Amino acid sequence: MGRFHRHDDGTVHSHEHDEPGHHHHHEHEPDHAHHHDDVGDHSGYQTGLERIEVLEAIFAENDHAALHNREALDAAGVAAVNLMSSPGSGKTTLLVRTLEALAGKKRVGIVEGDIETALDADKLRGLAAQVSLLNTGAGFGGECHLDAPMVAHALRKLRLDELDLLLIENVGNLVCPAEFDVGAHRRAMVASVTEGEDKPLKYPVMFRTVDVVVVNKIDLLPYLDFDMELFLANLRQVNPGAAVIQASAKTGAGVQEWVKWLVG
Ligand SMILES: Nc1nc2c(ncn2[C@@H]2O[C@H](COP(=O)(O)OP(=O)(O)OP(=O)(O)O)[C@@H](O)[C@H]2O)c(=O)[nH]1
Ligand SMILES: [Mg+2]
Repeated sequence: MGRFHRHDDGTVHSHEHDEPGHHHHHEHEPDHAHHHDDVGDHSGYQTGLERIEVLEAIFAENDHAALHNREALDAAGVAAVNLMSSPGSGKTTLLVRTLEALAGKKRVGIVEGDIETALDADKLRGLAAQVSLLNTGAGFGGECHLDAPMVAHALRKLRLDELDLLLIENVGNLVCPAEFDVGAHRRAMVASVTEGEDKPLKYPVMFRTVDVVVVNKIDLLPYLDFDMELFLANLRQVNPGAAVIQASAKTGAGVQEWVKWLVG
């Protein structure tokens, strides 16, 4: 979204027209009002107002579709979770573990979001779940996130009335997916200990909007300098209310706690 950013109230604004007092919404982005107008080529941003209008229309359309998705899920009695993370944090591995743990207990559906390939979807097949693959590179502009119209498309390929739980693996990206309500009831993220303690501060939008953070790959802690207390303090700074589950999708540690959160 460049320097245009969406507020919690749904409005979109450009940083050229910042009002004082709104800086807490985007402290992760550079403050162009105060320095380095001479840095970089900003000539592409002359049409600010038009861009705002276009983005507001995109978000309005998305929110409308998200509402529609949620209504369809509610009508079928399906609880949906939007699972996000940077690439390789362990979403798919955690989902494999989750399907194993819930086999015979809950009827689970998966929407597998990727830019390209069926690699992740294939890993989730044969585990008694309905899997709907969504490649954003096939008709959705290769987007780096899922949005609600895409998920609506994927939902049409699932028998919702035969599901209890829908897990949506978003495209691996720590920024874009957080901006789009896909119509899920809860938002979850995986943060791997290999990514460093500073990520909640550097990518606050996603960390701020999730209900639970699965801190994954704790089996690697003996080999890393990762400071768990510092990570948790950084997370608390941007999102004091998030549940935290320390896990290893490899060894299975914490997976029961995650499954309990999901079922709850
Ligand atoms: N050591 C260790 N490796 C893990 C763990 N979880 C996942 N991995 C490995 O990390 C790599 C990436 O895992 P994925 O599950 O594919 O990650 P992802 O978030 O689905 O990746 P994208 O879909 O590309 O965004 C794989 O090689 C996994 O085997 C873990 O808890 N510990
Ligand atoms: Mg994956």
